[in-house]
Amino acid sequence: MSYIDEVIDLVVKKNPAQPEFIQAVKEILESLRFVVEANEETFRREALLERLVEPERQLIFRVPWVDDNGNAHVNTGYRVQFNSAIGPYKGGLRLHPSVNLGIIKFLGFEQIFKNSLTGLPIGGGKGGSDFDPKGKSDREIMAFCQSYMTELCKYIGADTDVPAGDIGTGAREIGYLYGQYKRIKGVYEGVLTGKGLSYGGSLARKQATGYGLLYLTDEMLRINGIDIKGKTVAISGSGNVAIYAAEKAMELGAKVVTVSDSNGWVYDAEGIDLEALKEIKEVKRARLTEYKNYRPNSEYHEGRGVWSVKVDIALPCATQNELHLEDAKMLVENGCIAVAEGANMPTTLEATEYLQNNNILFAPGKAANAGGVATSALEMSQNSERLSWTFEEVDSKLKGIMVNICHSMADTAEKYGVKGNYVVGANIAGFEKVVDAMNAQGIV
Ligand code: NDP
Ligand code: 2IT
Repeated sequence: MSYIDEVIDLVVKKNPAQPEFIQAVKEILESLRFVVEANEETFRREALLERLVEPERQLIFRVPWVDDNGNAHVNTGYRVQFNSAIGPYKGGLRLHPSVNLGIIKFLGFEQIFKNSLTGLPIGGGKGGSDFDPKGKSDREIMAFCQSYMTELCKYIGADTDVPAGDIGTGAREIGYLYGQYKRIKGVYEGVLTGKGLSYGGSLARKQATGYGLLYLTDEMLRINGIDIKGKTVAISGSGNVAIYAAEKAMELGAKVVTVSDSNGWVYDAEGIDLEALKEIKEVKRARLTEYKNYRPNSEYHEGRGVWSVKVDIALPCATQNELHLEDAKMLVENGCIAVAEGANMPTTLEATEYLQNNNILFAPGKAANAGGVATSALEMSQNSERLSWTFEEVDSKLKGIMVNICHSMADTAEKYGVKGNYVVGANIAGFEKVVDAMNAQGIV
């Protein structure tokens, strides 16, 4: 049996209840065959892949908090410090009832390679809780965040582990988490990113993942001789990534016709009204059913469905495994030319394969959504030098990073004889730097 298959078997055996983690490991290891087979003996002797798939540290803790009626609740808190070969652990905190150890491990594993692709010195980590922020009062959110940080603060720091936002964790949550960290530790340091602008946050971090997704998509289309201007785009999700992906897509001259949330989706043939969307989601924290009040000609549908719309470009920006094989078939049938992942692992393995086999340009999340964490690393730099850069400065650095990532995934794919396979290109390009650092640092 090849070394890669042995390690995949081991991961399946050791983590039977973690399907998302197994999926992420399979996707990455399968595409590393070209490099691993060339170094099989050394890698096996040094247990390189076994070390790569085993987190350096996994923290699981109790998070008790009291609701507005005086009732106590207990959630489970997680932080997986996956790999620090190239820098301090870096990655977001997800607050969603579906969170479990397997989901945090899949996200942490992806993060290692994503962070490496940015070219910046950040290792891979991820955390969160099965707490559901939906429908909670501000005071309840604060109570949860303070309790979560009371435990987490023992294990993080500006030079060791720097969490940030993800699903359910936005500016409000980061503020409460930061306040509690500062209160307990007594230091004013860049221990979190995505902070408010008045206390060490970076301009353009809020926009970074969505904007970065479009910078990379635009470049990917360009190197394939296609202009994004005039193209029609389907976006799923209506959170931080989706909103700013829509904003940049429109700025680049594309028309965004869909957004969704976990209840349903909107189709607006004339193009999504961004100001309405921001007001519904960022100000009112309401559901997409409200969109019709702003745009009477739009359609609202319950359930899933954004991928059934005829579009040129599909940008899944909600959550993992939200684009299935049947969706991929509809996209292909409707003449879609490109799919770029704003979310982490939104496309199932079968759907990814189908899209690639049908010559759809496919940009994997670890490349396409790396703009968020890259800008988090820029926030860390600004905190270290105790300066703030202008929006234009951060945005132009972000753009440069995304264009580089695009070329790096494309060039690496070509170098290994699989031109246009950006999944393989991104995985190998991300892996190479991490392996180099792991080799240099010995068996640790
Ligand atoms: P938000 O919480 O701001 O928004 C998430 C959006 O996705 C909401 O519209 C939400 O709908 C929808 N959603 C979440 N879970 C589900 C689900 N199980 N089924 C259907 N819809 C769902 O999160 P972000 O925009 O920050 O994150 C979106 C994706 O992007 C995630 O995969 C995240 O890991 C990834 N990402 C985020 C980065 C960032 O900087 N924020 C960076 C890189 C990747 P509802 O409100 O109904 O739950
Ligand atoms: O998935 C991701 O890259 C994020 N949620 C952002 C992480 C970060 O540290 O900014």
